[in-house]
Amino acid sequence: MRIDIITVLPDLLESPLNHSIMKRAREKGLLEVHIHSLRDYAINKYGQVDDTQFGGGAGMVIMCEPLSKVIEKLKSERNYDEIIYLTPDGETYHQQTANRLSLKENLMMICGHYKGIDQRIRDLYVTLEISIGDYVLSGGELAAAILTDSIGRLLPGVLNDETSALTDSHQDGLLAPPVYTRPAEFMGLKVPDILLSGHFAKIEEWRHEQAVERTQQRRPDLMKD
Ligand code: 6GU
Repeated sequence: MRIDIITVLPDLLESPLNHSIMKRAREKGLLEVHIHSLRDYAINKYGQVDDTQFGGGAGMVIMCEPLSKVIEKLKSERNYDEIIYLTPDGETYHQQTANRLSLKENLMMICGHYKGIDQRIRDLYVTLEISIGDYVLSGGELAAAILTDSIGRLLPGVLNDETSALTDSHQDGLLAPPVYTRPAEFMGLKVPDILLSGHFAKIEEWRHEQAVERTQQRRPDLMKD
């Protein structure tokens, strides 16, 4: 998979996508991430990419021309399955969306800033608008990093143990059960006996019960369906 990310803050995206699982995915060639600095497409020599909004009001808006230039350039090089705009007024991001997007070949992500981007870019190019939750971030970069991470780890061959993505929280609509490692007793707290029993079927049953209990307690909204 290839992901192209358009941003005014390219440095903000480098680090989160260059560690651990994302780093390995990129090194293995399973995930290609290309970050494009919108300033390279500025309308003048001062690097201008934003302007005050028509109708007045506080905050700058990212202009049509720089965005259109970089989007057109990228579109001329390959077909994009989705052109995603990260915005707090988009549809809320869920694991199902990550699963669906992980099956695509080419994704483009546009990070907004300030008051956002000119509506006409959304009308002309954007095919999917995503918010990562009901709170406001300073820009779309961290959201783009979150999408890229959550999608990238689902690509075949990225995780060592192919089954481990299937046992994540949310993947089966349940939260994940508790996990333990050595020592078997810590500050008087013991690992549940069942996990030391070696009865694999019973352990799986216990894990499922724990997952259901946790989900009922913490996220009853997930239990509706
Ligand atoms: Cl995608 N962008 C911004 N700026 N804020 C957000 C968001 C995205 N999702 C939730 N809040």
